[in-house]
Amino acid sequence: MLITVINPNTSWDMTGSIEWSAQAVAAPDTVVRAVCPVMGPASIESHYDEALAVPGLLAEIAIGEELGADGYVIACFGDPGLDAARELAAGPVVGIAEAAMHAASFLGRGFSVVTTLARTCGRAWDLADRYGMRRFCLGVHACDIPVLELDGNPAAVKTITEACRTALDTDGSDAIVLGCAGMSTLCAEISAELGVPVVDGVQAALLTVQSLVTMGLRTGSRGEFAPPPAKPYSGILRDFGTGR
Ligand code: 5HY
Repeated sequence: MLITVINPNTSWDMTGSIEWSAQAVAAPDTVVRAVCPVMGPASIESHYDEALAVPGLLAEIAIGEELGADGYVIACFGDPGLDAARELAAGPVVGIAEAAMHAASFLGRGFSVVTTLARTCGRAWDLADRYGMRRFCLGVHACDIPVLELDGNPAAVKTITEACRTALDTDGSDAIVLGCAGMSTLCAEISAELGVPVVDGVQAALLTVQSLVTMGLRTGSRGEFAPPPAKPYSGILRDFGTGR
């Protein structure tokens, strides 16, 4: 099977670490194609960034459909464009926040989320609500490191680890969800240091999509997630017109 893993920001380095994490757990017959858009924000740290990342994300979904992708991961903790992607894709689409929270809910009474900037904590709470995970999500914490300062930053690992330690103590949680795709490669090290499960949303989402495809399952397209109604688009979004 072919799973397209989309980093919705335009940072190639981060896309590479996401690809590494996804490939580490993919089945031998699963091809992982990690991509990022050619247009959009270098990182997603605000509602504005998230809104303007979605067109590039959807363009990558359209390319994936042309390539016959069997499923998709949206590799950004805000799960941007998830519903729109589900209208376009023939196969299942899973966001890393959605997958990580569900995986963490199997690991104890509750989990804590540790994400990047404090301003993105509200989004994590909103997603916990949306996914029915509020009873398991015992806290959302920020390490206050910008997304693009995570890669290749030894000090970042220590800061994130201490934020996780504080979260566990404050929330009384059993597991950690790292709230950024850019933290994907840090999970094992932080888990070993703290002695608790640390969930990597990239791997959780990849394995969820792989399982759904293996079961022959896809998004139901009878109603809300049917393909979008055909209509013209104009201006710089002209090429996004559907039903052309
Ligand atoms: C992410 N931003 O996973 C989110 C993390 C965040 O560019 N990739 C990004 O801070 O919401």
